[in-house]
Amino acid sequence: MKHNIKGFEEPVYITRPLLPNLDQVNKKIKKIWTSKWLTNNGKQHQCLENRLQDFLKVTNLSLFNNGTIALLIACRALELSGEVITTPFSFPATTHVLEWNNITPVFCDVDEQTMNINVDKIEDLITEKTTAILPVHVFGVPCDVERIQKIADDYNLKVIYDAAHAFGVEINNQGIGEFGDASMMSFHATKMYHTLEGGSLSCSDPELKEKFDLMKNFGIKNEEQIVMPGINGKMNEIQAAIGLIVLEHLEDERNKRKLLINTYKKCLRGVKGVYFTEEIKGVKSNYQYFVIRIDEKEFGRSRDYVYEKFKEFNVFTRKYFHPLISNYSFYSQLSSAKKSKLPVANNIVKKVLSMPLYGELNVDDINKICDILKSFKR
Ligand code: T4K
Repeated sequence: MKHNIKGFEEPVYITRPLLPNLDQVNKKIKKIWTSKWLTNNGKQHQCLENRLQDFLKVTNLSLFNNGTIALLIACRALELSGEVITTPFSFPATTHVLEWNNITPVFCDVDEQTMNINVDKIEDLITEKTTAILPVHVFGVPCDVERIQKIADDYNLKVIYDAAHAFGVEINNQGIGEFGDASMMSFHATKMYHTLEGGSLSCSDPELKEKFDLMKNFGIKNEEQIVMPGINGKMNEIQAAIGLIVLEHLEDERNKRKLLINTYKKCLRGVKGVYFTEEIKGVKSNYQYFVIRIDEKEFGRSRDYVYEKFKEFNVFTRKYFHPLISNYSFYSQLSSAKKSKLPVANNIVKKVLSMPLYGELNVDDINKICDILKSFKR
């Protein structure tokens, strides 16, 4: 088997966007054209905000033009300053929003299993300058929200979740966006649920939602009153319309991905040196990512070897989240960024590989990807 697997004819990417039927999209766009209302809290926007509030089981939701601006605004609206404790194992945006708010990021090591912030390590990092914790539900796996809240309550800190990966995830039937003071989700094209680009903030406090809405619209309350120095973070009508249509197809996509993940697991269970996380009891998963970890000693090949070698078969995996944020040149001088302080994060970042996962793929494709992977083993 080792040498006769043929590569894919068409490239297989880490993801492909959920693209609804173009006629359905055109119909909606035609309506927007007729209305001549393209942005600034239009009908599509209002409708999507309400739909997502219900769908995500959150009390208040604000839409944004992307997840990064949403997170930036959340930090500002909650008046964070000084130091914020966060994870180095994430997409750059998580830490950049702190820097853009003149806040010093304080990196906390991650948990070996979940790859989320290690709650046991948070308290040691709290100083008199700490104002908040900014954890990430990495690959949609929930953080230990209860313990994080307990620490925040004990030290009077805010909690903002980067839930960019966690659209539709529930913990014991509660929407994941309901935890913390605010929660950001990303609706980027690479996400299972998307609005081309887009994002949201959810929160339980209605006054905070009002603040988010003002901040994303230049602080304009009405034609006479500009009540704060806001910015432009608005989602437009085309984005919102796409979001409404994609929402209709989401359950189907989720089911397809679930089947593909189960296929991956069936094929890879027992392969020495290849590890993946199992589903967690009480958690409704969104099946957005399938991530493996490669133990070089046991597999006989490194993660980087596998990543490169896959390309010869037209398979494009991703090394999310390499490089580690704490190792970027402009953050590495921070005392919390020292490699010796983040041993787990620095170790897993060499092992993790995100595998192709999207509804257009079928079970045979996944079996083939697994066979290719197994053929690399030494
Ligand atoms: N926090 C976290 C934890 C995040 O993961 C993200 C974003 C954010 C915050 C910020 O949220 P946003 O401001 O983006 O809403 C992608 C996305 O650009 C990024 O949104 C996402 N996380 C991250 C995990 O993935 P890249 O650099 O991997 O994207 P790119 O362009 O290399 O695309 C990956 C693959 O997807 C391509 O090889 C093919 C496919 N693709 C991509 C695009 C853009 C398509 O098929 N069609 C497309 O239009 O970052």
